[in-house]
Amino acid sequence: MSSATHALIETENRLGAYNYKPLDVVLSRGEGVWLWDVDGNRYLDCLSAYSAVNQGHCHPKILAAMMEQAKKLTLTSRAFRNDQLAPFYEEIAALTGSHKVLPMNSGAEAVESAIKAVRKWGYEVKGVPENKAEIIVCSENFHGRTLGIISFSTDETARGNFGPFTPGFKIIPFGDAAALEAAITPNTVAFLVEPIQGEAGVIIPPKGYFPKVREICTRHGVTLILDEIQTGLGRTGKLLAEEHESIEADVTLIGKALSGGFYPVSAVLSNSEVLGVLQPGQHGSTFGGNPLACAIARTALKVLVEEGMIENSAKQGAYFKSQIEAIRSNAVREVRGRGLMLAVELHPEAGGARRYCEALRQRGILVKDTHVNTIRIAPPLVVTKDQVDWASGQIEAVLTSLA
Ligand code: IF1
Repeated sequence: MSSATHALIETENRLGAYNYKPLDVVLSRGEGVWLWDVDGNRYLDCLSAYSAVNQGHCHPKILAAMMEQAKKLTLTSRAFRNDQLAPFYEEIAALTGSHKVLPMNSGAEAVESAIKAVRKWGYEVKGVPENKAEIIVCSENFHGRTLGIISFSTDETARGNFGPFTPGFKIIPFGDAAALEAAITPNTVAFLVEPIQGEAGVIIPPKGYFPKVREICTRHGVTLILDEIQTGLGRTGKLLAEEHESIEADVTLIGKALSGGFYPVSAVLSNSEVLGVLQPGQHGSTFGGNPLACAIARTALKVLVEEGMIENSAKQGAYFKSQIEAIRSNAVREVRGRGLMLAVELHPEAGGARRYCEALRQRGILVKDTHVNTIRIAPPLVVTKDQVDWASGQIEAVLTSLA
């Protein structure tokens, strides 16, 4: 480690809240799938800022849109209108088939906004008695870090000593449609779920689960809210992960790659009934829907589609998965994933995923461990076959030498 790197890390550790324990690599530049640290070492990014840079680092067209808009107008607040909001609505509605859009900033804000809207919908449209609305969620969920959201987390690290918590949530196992049906009462307004559980370790539900969930929600008048903040926008090889299940959510949450990593931009997408309950003054955000965010998001969506990134995610994802599956290592318990949302789960005896991540870093690949034994692999969607071949070789070397 160079003295420059060491000094930056020391300052971070001394002055920053200790709510992260990152790998000791200090990055200063990114381009496409590549990242460079302050010492000039190059890495293949296999995390993509948790899927926020699906379009690749510093995508030139998104950068140009950002620079051009930043020179003209950045923020008006929603007290006035701006000329980027309407085209953003039009383009995202056309792309996703949704009827109403609520622009926010972070992913957690989109989740909170959906919870507020669907509760209101429950009282005003479904006829749920005052303050009785229930929302069903899954165990091992990850939807963000706000108080409302951690109120229904099952992760003690995320919740410990942050109470008291918000009531109104019921937790059921993920992938169990019968449990959903059993948990529904006349006061149930929504089922909030990730299409693939990311933080839990890239957990794909059993085939047929989501069609059954869709049918149950429709039959009971329960709003199906899909959190596609991580799975959406090409990550799994489709624009939205719901397409793999041939279903349509009533409310879809997107964020992260909606800006290609340039800016926090999120959105609640819905049919007109749910978001239709919000009236002036009842919800909002200073930065939500600002012209800079809208201009960036418009271009981030455009390049995702026009440059074939979604198809490339499906193609390279399937190839990458097959290459990793072909690795013979005692350390590997299971390889999971869809598109370029991949994970290698190691046996508990393998000594933890973190040391494999450290070893990959030495070989020029940045990956992140999750839940102790899982290595998450999620490069930007512009990754090429040659890069996948090279990465697979490095992963094989690490999985066979450390095991
Ligand atoms: C961190 C995980 C990924 C998300 C889903 C909402 C949000 C997220 C499905 C909130 C955010 C992030 C946040 C990041 C780690 C990360 C993560 F490991 F925790 F699960 F991506 F895999 N819904 N996920 O995945 O979005 O408010 O952060 O914009 O460091 O907490 P946000």
